[in-house]
Amino acid sequence: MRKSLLLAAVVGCLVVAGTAQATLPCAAYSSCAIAASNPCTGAGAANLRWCPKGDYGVINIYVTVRNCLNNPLPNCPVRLDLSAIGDPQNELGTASLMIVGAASRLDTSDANGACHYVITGGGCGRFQLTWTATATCATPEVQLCQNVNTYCVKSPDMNGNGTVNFQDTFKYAPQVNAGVGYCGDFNCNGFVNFQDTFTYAAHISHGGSYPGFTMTAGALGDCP
Ligand SMILES: [Ca+2]
Ligand SMILES: [Ca+2]
Repeated sequence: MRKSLLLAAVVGCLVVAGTAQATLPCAAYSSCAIAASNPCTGAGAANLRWCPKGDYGVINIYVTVRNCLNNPLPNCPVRLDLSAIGDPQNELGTASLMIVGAASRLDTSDANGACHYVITGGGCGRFQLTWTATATCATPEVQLCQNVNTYCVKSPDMNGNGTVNFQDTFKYAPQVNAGVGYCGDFNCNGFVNFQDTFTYAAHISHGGSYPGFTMTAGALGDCP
């Protein structure tokens, strides 16, 4: 009798512990990945080409939340916190880099424990992105990962204010006149000519203003 009571107590404790492990996000088993789309290689190589509208290139961040039993954890809200240092290309004169949307954003893990965030922005030059993913379905919250990535980027939004308009044309025109310029060389072939103007024209014509936050200015050095 005593033995069976003891056994029941032990099983009960294991079940409670197992339930807690099943609903607890675990940093050790969770994973995070980042990927920039629309890079270009060549004389004016860039890791990313983007436009505030999100129709040119983006950064994708993928987070997979797993519990402490190493199984996918669905329905867990995960907060992504962003901060960035931006160093606009010197040829632009006064300019900045920006990220569209809020510095803190939320996604909820799906049946596979997966969250996905899309980041776009404007500005041309080098920037350093710090990103942190935190699971908020536990108390206290569980930080799943923190990473820092550096990119060389170019954009039709040359001054990095979230819109493509005449102000950017003032920065693009001297480059097409000179035939060279890192930021205006959208296809990264070392020249700024009519091919790049086609790209620029497509983005200035879509209009729109996309609010977000300006990156903190910092010295990271020009892009090649
Ligand atoms: Ca602009
Ligand atoms: Ca070109």
